Amino acid sequence: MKKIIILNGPNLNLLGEREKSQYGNFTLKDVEKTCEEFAKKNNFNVSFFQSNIEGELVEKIQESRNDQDGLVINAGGYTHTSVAIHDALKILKLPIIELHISNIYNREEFRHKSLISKVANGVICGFGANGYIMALNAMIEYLKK
Ligand code: CA2
Repeated sequence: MKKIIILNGPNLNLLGEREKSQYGNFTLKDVEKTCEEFAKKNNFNVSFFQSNIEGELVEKIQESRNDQDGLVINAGGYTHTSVAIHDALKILKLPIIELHISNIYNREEFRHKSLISKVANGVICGFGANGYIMALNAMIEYLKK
């Protein structure tokens, strides 16, 4: 069974607790459950990892080299700043989908730049929680080919 990992960066553990008007009222657990059900229906294995720590995300990306077939990442605020995450993703020889809950292009100027986009196969942003399923579906279709 092919394996997809969904990585979430800083503060995304707080989904559903605060800033509901920006990020919705679903929790990360809700997202994980929905993704697990979707993956199962499609005969794919999905796993999740969230960290507020840049180095832990880098390590998980490095580990994915050996045991994953595809990677979806919402790097949170690190999207706009992290050369280390960019570099770790660049080394990876797996398909990568960048994901954002909000539309980063209709928000503050500092969110318009993504260091992840340069190394991602595709980007999904602005569709709220549904973006996770959209990204997972896109990865599944990509891996079926
Ligand atoms: O829209 C997205 O998914 C973001 O990656 C979310 C990041 C933000 O820095 C990016 O520009 C866009 C922030 C995640 C913060 O999540 C929170 C969730 C609940 C309460 C507070 C923050």
